[in-house]
Amino acid sequence: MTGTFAALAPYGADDRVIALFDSFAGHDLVPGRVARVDRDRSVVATAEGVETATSDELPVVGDWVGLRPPRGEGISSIGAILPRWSELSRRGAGLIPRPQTVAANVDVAFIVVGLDREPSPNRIERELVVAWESGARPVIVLNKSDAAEDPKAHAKAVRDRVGLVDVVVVSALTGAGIDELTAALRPALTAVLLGPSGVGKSTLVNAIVGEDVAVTGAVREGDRRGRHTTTARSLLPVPGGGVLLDTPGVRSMSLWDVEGGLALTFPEIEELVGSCRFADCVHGSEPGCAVKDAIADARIDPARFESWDKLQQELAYEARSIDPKLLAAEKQRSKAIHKAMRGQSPT
Ligand SMILES: Nc1nc2c(ncn2[C@@H]2O[C@H](COP(=O)(O)OP(=O)(O)OP(=O)(O)O)[C@@H](O)[C@H]2O)c(=O)[nH]1
Ligand SMILES: [Mg+2]
Ligand SMILES: [Zn+2]
Repeated sequence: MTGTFAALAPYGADDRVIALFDSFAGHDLVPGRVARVDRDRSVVATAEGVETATSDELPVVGDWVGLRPPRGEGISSIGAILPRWSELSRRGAGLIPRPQTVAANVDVAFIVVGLDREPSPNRIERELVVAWESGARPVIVLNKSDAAEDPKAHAKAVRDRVGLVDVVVVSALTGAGIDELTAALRPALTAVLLGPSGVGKSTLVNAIVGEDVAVTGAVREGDRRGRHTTTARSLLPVPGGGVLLDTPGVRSMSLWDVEGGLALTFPEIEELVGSCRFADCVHGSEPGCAVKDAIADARIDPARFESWDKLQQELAYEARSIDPKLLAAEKQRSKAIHKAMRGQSPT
C-alpha cells in the first residue's frame, strides 16, 4: 500500500478499501473517511489531514467517501459515498417509523457494561441483536471490574446467559484486561463502543489509545447513571493499529428491521419456531409448541425466551405500524376476539 492509502491506514484503509475506490469512485475524487458529522457538515480524514466538507446526501461516521476539491475558494464537497460493508441502524426518533443509520463500516462492536451496577442481560441481548444485524462481530466488555465485589461471578453469569459471544472483563481505571481489548483490534479494523451513558466508553477509548483523546464525565452518585458526556460519534485512530468509534450513550436502542440479528442472538430459539404445530404459534399455551416443550425440558433458558419474546413483539409492533395490510389483519383479529368474548360473557 502506498501514497494516499498508506496515509489513511490509521483510519482503517486496507486492500478492501482500495478495491472499493477502484470500483466505485472516479479518479478525480480524493479518498477520505468521515470521522464525524456536525449537522450538515462532515469532518473527513484525508491523506493531507482532516478537513470539513459539504454534501448533498449526508454520510454517516465511518463512511468512505470521495471528495471533490473546492473550485477556487470554499470547501470540498462529497462527490461519492462508497458502498458500506456494515451499517449500524436503529429506529429513528419521531412518529413516522423510519430507519436511521448511525455508523458505517464497523467490524467489531464492543458492548460496554458497567459493573458498578447490576448488569441487565435483557439490555445486553438487545444490543447484541443490533450489533449482529449491523454485520459487526459483538464482544461484551464488562468494565469497572475494580468497582465490583465479584467481577468473575458477573462474567460467569453473562457467559452462561449469552452463549458463544466473547466476554472480556476490564477496568479502564486500573488498566486490568485492556490488553485483551487491544488484542481484539488490529490494523484497519474499526470497533464501535456501544452502551448507556456512564459505563465508561470514553474512558476505555482513552485507556486503549494511551492518552486522553475523549472527554469523560462522572456518573451521578445515587443511581450511577451517566450525564451524557459524549455528544457526537467520532472516529479515533489507535496508535498500535485499529480505529475506535466512540458514541454517546443511549438509554435504549430502538430496533429497526433486525430479524437477522435476532436469529443470530437467539439461535437455539429461532431454530425451533418452525417446528411448532401451528404456523402462527405465538408460543403461549398452544398445543404442540416446540419452544414451550424445549423450555419444559430445560433445552431453552426461560429468561432468554422471555427476552426474545419481548424483542420479537417489539419488532412485530413496528412492522404493523408500517404495513397497512398487517394492520388491517390485526384489526380483523381483535374484532373476532372481541366478538367471541361477547358471545361468552354471562349477561
Ligand atoms: N471505577 C471505575 N470507574 C470508571 C471506569 N471506567 C470509567 N469510569 C468512570 O465512569 C464515569 C463515566 O465514564 P465515561 O467514560 O465518561 O462514560 P461514557 O460511557 O463515555 O458516558 P457517555 O459519554 O455519557 O455516554 C467516569 O467518572 C469514569 O471515570 C472503571 O473501569 N472503573
Ligand atoms: Mg463518553
Ligand atoms: Zn410455539
